[in-house]
Amino acid sequence: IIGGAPVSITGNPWVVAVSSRSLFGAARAGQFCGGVVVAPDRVVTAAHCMNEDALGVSPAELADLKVVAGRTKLQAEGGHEIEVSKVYVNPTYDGYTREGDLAVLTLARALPAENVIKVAGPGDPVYEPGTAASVYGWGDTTGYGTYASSLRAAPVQVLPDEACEKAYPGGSAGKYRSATMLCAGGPRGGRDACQGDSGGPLVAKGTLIGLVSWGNGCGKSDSPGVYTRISAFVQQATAGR
Ligand code: 4AZ
Repeated sequence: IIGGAPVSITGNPWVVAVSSRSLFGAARAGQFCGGVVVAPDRVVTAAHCMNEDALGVSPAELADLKVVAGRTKLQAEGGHEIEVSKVYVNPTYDGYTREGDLAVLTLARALPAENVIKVAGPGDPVYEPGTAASVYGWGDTTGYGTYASSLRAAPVQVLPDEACEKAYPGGSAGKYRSATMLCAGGPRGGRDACQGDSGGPLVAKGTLIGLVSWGNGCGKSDSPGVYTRISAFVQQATAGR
């Protein structure tokens, strides 16, 4: 998270760390992506956080995954470390364009209902450009590989689709598609998600509106953050199959 500040998990209990038992040892609790609780036993994250090839997630990879909930500081005790019993990668996810960047993890054990966030649906009001939102994660705080040990959030705003269409017309930096992606950032950059925040939540008015997906670098003024537009995938996100 670029341009953010520390926050407690207590006020934001739907944010989770998507972690690997083998990565990073005990440090960071193995955290490599973010996620968000959309039902007591369902977490959504980015497809690109999971194995992207057509074989999907192997049994060994599944056994290696865990979700850490209820913990502000990754190295601390407390909260819940929960096994993942199933991984569903959105079948329309395109690893090249990153369109449809969503996966659903089924938890081996349900979390309390208080951890569940409301998810924006296709029938909900449109989140107009200028809507205040927050992005959460334990990822890079500098753009140079300095990871946060404690949860952070940055205030961003929903940006006009044109801002991302202009920044990402196609080619090496990627192509923005407004039907399935959402554009957000600071008014002049400076506030953004970064590496390690992928799959984590973009929240406006207490509602999940996006998942951290991609961008050109982090916090650059002409390169807003691109998010999976959750309202385009809400049925998959909450059913997970
Ligand atoms: C990444 O590497 C990444 N600024 C995630 C989000 C953004 C950039 C990079 C958005 O996972």
